[in-house]
Amino acid sequence: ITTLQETLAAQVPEKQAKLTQLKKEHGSHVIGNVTIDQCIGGARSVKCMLWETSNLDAEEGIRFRGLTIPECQAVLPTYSGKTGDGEPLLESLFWLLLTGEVPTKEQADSLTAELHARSTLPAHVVPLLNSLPKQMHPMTQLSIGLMAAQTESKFSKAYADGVPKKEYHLHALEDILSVVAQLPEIAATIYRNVYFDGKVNKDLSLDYSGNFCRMLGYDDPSFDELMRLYLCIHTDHEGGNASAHATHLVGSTLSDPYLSYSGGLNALAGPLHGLANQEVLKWIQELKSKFDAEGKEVNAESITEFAWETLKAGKVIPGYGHAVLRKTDPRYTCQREFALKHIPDDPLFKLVDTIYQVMPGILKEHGKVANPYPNVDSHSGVLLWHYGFTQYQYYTVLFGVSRAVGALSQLYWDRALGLPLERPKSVTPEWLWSQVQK
Ligand code: AMX
Repeated sequence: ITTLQETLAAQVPEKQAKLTQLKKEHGSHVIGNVTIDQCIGGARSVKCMLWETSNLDAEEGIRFRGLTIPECQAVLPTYSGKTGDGEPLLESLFWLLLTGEVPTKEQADSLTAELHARSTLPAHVVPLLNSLPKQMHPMTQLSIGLMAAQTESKFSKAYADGVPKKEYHLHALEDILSVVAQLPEIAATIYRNVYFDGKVNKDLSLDYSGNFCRMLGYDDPSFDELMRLYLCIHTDHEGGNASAHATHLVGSTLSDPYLSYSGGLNALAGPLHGLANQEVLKWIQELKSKFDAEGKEVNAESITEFAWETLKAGKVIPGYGHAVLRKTDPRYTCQREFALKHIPDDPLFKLVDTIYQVMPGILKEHGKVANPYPNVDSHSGVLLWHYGFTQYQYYTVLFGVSRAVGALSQLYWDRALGLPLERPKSVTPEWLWSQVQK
């Protein structure tokens, strides 16, 4: 079989040549302009980043290398080996994101073996994680754990040894595969430490997701399937989101992939981004306990009442809205379909479904949000909860394990294409005023 490394090596020269040609022949072609609104308003829609691995359409949602989520589910290798039978393997999506090619089952399995072989943590990482206070947020612990593993970075060593620029991507790939391989044990150690006995049991006969579930302490094959879906859909969401962008930005300084992705994780830990998945479950639990205490039924009417209370208190409805999307997130839809298939009678799933019926109307009436529809985070927690994974403070860590695959696949291409230091121009308020008063 053609290995991942061979597949990439065959692609790099042509991609480099194409980008050089684009710059040389069309470098001055204008693709947009920037308004004061955009300058002050978080650079929404400003086209200023190159991203190979995925693209986000406001209406249609994410495409991974041109494939929608249902298309990925139809063509990517699964655990059983029968394509279309079950959720794609995370390894098969990783291969797709890195190479743009759909792997064979054999190729996906070879990547599983490679990741397992790279999964051993440096000896100091678990003792360090064990020493952290249990009340420290799991995302803080994840970032610390990954940074601690940076002692093994091949990229930073190669840089210190003075390797030529055209070889950076080879060393970056080493680190990228190792970061993805090592994150599950870091994550599982945190979970087992904070909520259980600290013991982590691996099963390297399984795929990446299945082994991760065993390390977390779950052995239900249906939960393995959920984890495969979960880890696939959270990987990548084009380049502008805060975690991917932070990884790309830090990496552009030639910080190695460990340090770069720790930057990404710290961005993911914010409540407007990845932390929203814990906030959704918190919101639902608060809603339930309020109405249970009042002896009121949780239904469309009481949910509406609670939603207005949240909005009137000046808070956001977690799991709704998006900076780019203007329709229901297909990552929400595929989780809903998973629930309909595997847990149709789950009470919390029904509650989420009722929220989905009323919330867009409420947010439209509220009149501020650009997108009144649910995003990925609005559904992920209730699926986990069904399987007994109720520690919602931890949910963003799962997102963090997954997002590494997308953000770091792009980081490989950042180095292979020789993308430069990212350094946009900032302007002062005085300068903006001078532009309009001229
Ligand atoms: N509930 C209440 N108000 C909301 C809202 C929501 N779910 N979503 C947006 N708004 C408000 C904004 O706070 C803003 O208010 P302001 O004018 O007083 O500042 C106004 O509506 C306009 O915002 P927008 O253009 O619709 O959104 P944005 O691009 O600025 O922000 C996002 C996008 C995701 C941060 C925002 O929708 C939000 O806060 N949602 C809730 C948190 C969430 O679910 N985050 C996860 C997103 C997906 C992810 O990254 N994992």
